[in-house]
Amino acid sequence: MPRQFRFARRTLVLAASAAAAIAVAAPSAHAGVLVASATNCDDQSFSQPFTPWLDPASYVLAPGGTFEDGASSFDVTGDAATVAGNEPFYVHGAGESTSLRLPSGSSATTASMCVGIEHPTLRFFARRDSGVISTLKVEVLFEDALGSVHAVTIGSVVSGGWAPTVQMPVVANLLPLLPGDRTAVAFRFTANGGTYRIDDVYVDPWRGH
Ligand SMILES: [Ca+2]
Repeated sequence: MPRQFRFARRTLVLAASAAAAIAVAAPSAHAGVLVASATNCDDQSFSQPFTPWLDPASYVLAPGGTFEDGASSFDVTGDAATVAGNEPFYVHGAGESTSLRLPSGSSATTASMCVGIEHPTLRFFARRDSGVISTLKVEVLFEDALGSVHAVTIGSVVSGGWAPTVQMPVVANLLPLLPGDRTAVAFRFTANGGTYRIDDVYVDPWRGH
């Protein structure tokens, strides 16, 4: 490619990046990081992955919630990383092959998701790899009207082999920070005292949708 065209193309890319940065840096008044980055409520794809467990609710997959493309959608700490081996029920797709391993002390936080304020629910698959006396703590992160982020524990996992967790209702007082009685939440998984694996992370944004 001629040098001047290469230069022009690079300039365009830089200009586009600058525009994107400005858009990200200019959220609405008082919106904190969760609201500013939430997935679009009107662009959600529903499925019923827990029907085999007599749960007909419609769920939305958390961003990157199958871990088939790594854990880049998650904010991970410690030695949390994807490993070979899917949850064995393949509710999202046959042939999937990856889950997230959480050694003791590590954590993984989903990207921000749009949900309704009336008791959204989290449900996923988990397995304990080690640590007889251990837990996988599950928290919801949400924002108040000033944009401050709060965390509330909504459940814990102690089971052994791969299994769907119970439905974990979000019991925090959620404010309608997005149009239409909607708000933004994220979920954080933290292993304590043992190693856990998680896969196929789903959220029912409107209980009983
Ligand atoms: Ca998977």
